[in-house]
Amino acid sequence: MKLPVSGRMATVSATSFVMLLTSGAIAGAAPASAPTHSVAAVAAAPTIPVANVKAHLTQLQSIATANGGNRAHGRTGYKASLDYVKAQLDAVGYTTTIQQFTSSGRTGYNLIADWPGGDTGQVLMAGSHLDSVTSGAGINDNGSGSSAVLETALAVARSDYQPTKHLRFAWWGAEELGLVGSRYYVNNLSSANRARVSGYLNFDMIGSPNPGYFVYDDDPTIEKTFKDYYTGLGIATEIETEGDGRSDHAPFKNAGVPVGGLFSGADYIKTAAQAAKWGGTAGQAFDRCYHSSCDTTANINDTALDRNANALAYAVWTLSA
Ligand code: DTR
Ligand code: ZN
Ligand code: ZN
Repeated sequence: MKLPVSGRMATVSATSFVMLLTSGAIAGAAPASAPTHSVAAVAAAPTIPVANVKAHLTQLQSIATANGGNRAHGRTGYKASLDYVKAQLDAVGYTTTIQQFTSSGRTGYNLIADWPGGDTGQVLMAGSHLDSVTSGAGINDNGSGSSAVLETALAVARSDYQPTKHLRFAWWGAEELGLVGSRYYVNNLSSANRARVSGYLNFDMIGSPNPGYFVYDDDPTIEKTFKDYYTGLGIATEIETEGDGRSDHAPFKNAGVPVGGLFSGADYIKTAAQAAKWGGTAGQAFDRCYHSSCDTTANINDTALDRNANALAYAVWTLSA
């Protein structure tokens, strides 16, 4: 178990290394006769430029506008969204795969992007659903997660990060129809390949306009990684309890894969106590445009998006080292 660096240190450029002295705390510690400490180098995650994440949101908004106002499963706006994300990743050296499935009589697609290298016996995954509901562009739900995962994947390429574990990123189709794409992916993994997934990190609504800072309370190591990042920023988090089983981490959890993730809130109401620690407006929904036509690029809190995108990168770097 590597001692985490503080959140702020994690924004040091990716080329710098944080040398951690551990007292044999790493699993499989050396025998007693060996030195009492070992050195583990944990590369620090680069800062994720929120402007880049917002640029992806602008692209997704344009795609929705040009395709009947949505990016929903089985519509042209979804496939155009997938093609946009895939093109970005192909351009920087990812091995991308489109997985096709059918749901409600329409063709759906997952996009899987593998970063070459790392131990394919230990695959760290990060993912988000790319589809919207039919009523709108789905910029917070879930362009926010999709764009932050994309920009983190691009940051891996920019820094040519070569972690111990193999990195795989995923954009799921038909989540809004019932976690269809992610379930299809997990169900079609062989048991051997499923066992190779060391963890799955899910990001579904991470830029809500009246944001909360919620951490999934599933795998304790993943949960602690996210909480340590926010502790480094001096921001208190809460456990995300409303979303159990409601997003794409559920099929992975049901298959025994350690999961975790971040969430900034949906149609639930922010309390006075939450507004006191996080700011924003008490008595108002975290995202009052949830599943509505007003879920556009105007429906994003840049600070929440920035913080969550950087927490995402911190967790990917920390958990893949
Ligand atoms: N993002 C929502 C699913 C979701 C995840 N966590 C929560 C908590 C409360 C309501 C909804 C959700 C969606 O894709 O619809
Ligand atoms: Zn939704
Ligand atoms: Zn969602």
